[in-house]
Amino acid sequence: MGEIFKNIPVIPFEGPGSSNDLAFKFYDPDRMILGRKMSEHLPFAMAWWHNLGAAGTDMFGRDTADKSFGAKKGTMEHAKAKVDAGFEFMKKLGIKLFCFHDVDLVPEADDINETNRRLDEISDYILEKMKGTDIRCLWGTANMFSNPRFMNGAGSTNSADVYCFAAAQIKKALELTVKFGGRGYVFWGGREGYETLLNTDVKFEQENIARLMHMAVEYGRSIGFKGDFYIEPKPKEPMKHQYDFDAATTIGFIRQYGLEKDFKLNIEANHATLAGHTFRHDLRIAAMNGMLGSIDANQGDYLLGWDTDEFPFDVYEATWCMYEVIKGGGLTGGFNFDAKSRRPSYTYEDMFESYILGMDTFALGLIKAAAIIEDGRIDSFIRERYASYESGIGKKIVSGEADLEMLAAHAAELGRPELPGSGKQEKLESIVNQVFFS
Ligand code: XUL
Ligand code: CO
Repeated sequence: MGEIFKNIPVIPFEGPGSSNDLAFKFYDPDRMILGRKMSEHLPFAMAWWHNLGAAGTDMFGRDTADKSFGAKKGTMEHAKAKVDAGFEFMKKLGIKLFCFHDVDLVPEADDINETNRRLDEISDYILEKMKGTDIRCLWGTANMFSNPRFMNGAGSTNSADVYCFAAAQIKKALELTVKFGGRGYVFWGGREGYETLLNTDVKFEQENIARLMHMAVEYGRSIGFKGDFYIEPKPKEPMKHQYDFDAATTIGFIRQYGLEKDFKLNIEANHATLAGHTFRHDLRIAAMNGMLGSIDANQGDYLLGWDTDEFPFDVYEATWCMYEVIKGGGLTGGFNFDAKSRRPSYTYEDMFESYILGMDTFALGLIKAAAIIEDGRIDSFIRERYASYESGIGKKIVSGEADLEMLAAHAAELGRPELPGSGKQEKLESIVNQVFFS
């Protein structure tokens, strides 16, 4: 197969002054930030499904983009053409990782035995492509939400037979992930939730999901999978209520069912905002629980109530993400662009320009987060704000020496406390703008 993206060169870094659309303005892989290369801070990944699959179909209209890559869709030739396109795309952008669902790789057959045979064939082809490159797999997953059999869920289905198909797909997707040397394995609970309690036993469904996850861990470890398992929270869509609502809920589930040794979270920006949180909030909750594993880098639209999966553009949001990642000690996973170009952005150039936008936005986020950390005023304000716990009665509270009577006696002695000190939000926001624009 010859070159697919013929008019698109390897994307160079040209700096902020460049007017070349097909060049990075901020993502400079070898630039050192806080003692590490930008490329080490930002292990970017390509999402097989959006980049090589999604061609613009929505509820109101068909494809606008041609992603046949010269082959007939729905054939193994097309599956291979997608591999060729994907590797050329990643090489041209300097992306070293990819993420996939089983059925992103091949057209799904009616019989799972045939689907698995196709997966064996395509994974040999992908492995061959990987040789001689430094492109690796970030994570794999099984699509347990598109096929009609999963209409009532996968791990949460009412049908034991369907549950076995979920197990079979997880088994195969784990084998593929190991074959590709993947760092992680994702569970996104697409239809793990419910529409109405009139027909649903929530406790039973959640226990069954946990059983499936335990089986996945046991099998994964038995075939040499050493990476992390991730759950990707999302509050709704496609289901009305999804069990992995947000980071906090999902951490509760992981601990409730004894999965914390093997599981971390894959936090997606647009899912956090659908849950009514900021992206940063869910990252913080994951990080402070030692469960910040990987990130699906995208952004939503605050005016729309669904998962728009846009390429990251908002530099403030990317900055807070990178601030949380740096403070949280980095990721075991990477930054997967679970994002799609807008429907009218249907050309090959748009595919590249979308990734250039996303990568430059995160590079800017990294630069600005490092600048905020190096400036130090925000961090020292936060430290100072809790200084009353460093001595006296505060120290006793933190060390565990205090009891309720001691604290009540302290309050009685004071009669009335000083006000706790200004939160200084506006001053701090001004500092952020100053760091951003000076
Ligand atoms: C759906 C979503 C998925 C997961 C993987 O909203 O984010 O693509 O990332 O199944
Ligand atoms: Co995602």
